[in-house]
Amino acid sequence: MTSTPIAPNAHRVGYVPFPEADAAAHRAAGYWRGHPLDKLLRTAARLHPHRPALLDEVRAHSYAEIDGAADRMAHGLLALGIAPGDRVVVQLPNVPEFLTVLFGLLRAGIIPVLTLPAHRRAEIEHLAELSGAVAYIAADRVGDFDYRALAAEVRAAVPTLRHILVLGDPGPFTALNSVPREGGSLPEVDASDIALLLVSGGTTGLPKLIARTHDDYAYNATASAEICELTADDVYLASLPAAHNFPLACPGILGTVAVGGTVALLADPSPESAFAAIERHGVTVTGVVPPLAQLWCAATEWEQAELSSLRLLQVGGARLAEVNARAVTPALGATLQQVFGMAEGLINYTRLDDDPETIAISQGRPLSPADEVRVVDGDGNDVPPGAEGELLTKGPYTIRGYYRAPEHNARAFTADGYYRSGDLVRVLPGGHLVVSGRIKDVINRGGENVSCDELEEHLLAHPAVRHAAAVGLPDAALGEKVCAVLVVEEAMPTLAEVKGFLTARGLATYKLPDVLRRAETLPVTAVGKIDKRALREIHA
Ligand code: OOB
Repeated sequence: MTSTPIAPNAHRVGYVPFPEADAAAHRAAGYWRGHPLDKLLRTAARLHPHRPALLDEVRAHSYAEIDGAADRMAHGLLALGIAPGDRVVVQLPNVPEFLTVLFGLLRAGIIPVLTLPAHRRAEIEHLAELSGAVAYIAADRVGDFDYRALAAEVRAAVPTLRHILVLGDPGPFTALNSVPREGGSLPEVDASDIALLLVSGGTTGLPKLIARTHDDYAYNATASAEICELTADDVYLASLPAAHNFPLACPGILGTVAVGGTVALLADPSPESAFAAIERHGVTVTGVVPPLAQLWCAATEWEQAELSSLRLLQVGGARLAEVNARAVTPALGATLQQVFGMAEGLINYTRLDDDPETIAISQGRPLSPADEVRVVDGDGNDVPPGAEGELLTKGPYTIRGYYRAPEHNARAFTADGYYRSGDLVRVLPGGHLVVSGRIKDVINRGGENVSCDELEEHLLAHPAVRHAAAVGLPDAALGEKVCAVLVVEEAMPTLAEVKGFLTARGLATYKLPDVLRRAETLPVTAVGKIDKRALREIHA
């Protein structure tokens, strides 16, 4: 193998930084503290080394223990030859190693690409390639899926990948637990630099990478912790995949670490296992997507569990129907907090002391006094107060551009730096937002965003398919289900056939169609684009 010259700033190629004047303002206002993200853990470990940082199914891990494990991971990764600024794809379930790997990478100045366990070849390959990743860290298997097989495929396709580190039985690869080691000094990390890369829900085509800095992400987590009134006595249960922005930093795992609280990790968010975890660990706060909230509420009818420790149930990721919002506190006893956030930045929360009506009908108001929110019509003009329009936003923790996506950025951001969220909202007099829909073409399937463009591309690759359109149809359990409308040459493939075809192409399970419909033609708009609204009406 030929060695490539070390390019210390290669990771910043294709990164869109905050303009210097805005960065200075965020520092002056105290939002950006100039501390590397891993300092959250370091500080907690100094202040209360013996407090439990992490609870898993087996035992408690103290702050000192996690802090030490993160140090050893950092030294081990550097010793392998992974350098500060390098990107590493991380695909781990909710296990303690998620935390030691994350903090180990942050400490070494290595940039994690935080993918979800449900991602498959199409996504992992794309993200590894786009980020130029040098390593991939995954579990051996989860359920009946073997990530080592995925690793082999990804390594064959992405030449930059030099290391495959596996948690558990490594097969032909390197065991993650053989990596940690003692070491001397760790690199200086610049807090204004990229800390980690989140994966977008995907609005068009394949998922995008979202570069979050140490400064902005630390602010996201600590300011969120403050709004949720988290203290060292709280036990936060990560029931959603830890690599997602919501359980990671809103306030989630990082916000809990920031206050020296305890994180409980859950691999399976079913009511049986979640309720048992809440009872066993005395969980005080957790976050779920709306379908799970609904399921948990219903399950209180048949599950005998002591849930009185739970003081706050956060629900976000997709619109929570008002009727379901009203059911939360009576069923679970906890205060409801609606959370409307995005990996790109802006997070809205209902406040703990908002009146119950506002909590039931709104998706919260911005986290930061410095968040700027505009609501605009199709021509980009501000709508009158209270009217519906697209949410545009910028602020101290909202990106100014996707990572390595200049063409898409020209459309997704305004010239003066606002992110076009694609979400349709209206603003209530008190500043709370009500989300009414999306202009961007994604299906929100139980909180997972399915990109229509991406799914359509894969559908079109099927030999029988001439035209394909993906639309979301209303679904009582999921919010939206994935409907693929196909115009076919001859025989219509069955749903099972189409799912098999897409799975073989490496598409994640949650993106597979739930229903298939045949059409003679697809309706189009005046300029010839497929008219999704009409399609939805036809097939609903
Ligand atoms: C969260 O982040 P992403 O990046 O997976 O998805 C963002 C999109 C938003 O643009 C919006 O379309 C939708 O998901 N969404 C909601 C919502 N929360 C997110 N739509 C309606 N009501 C809500 N409460 O999903 C996310 C990130 C941080 C915290 C919470 C959720």
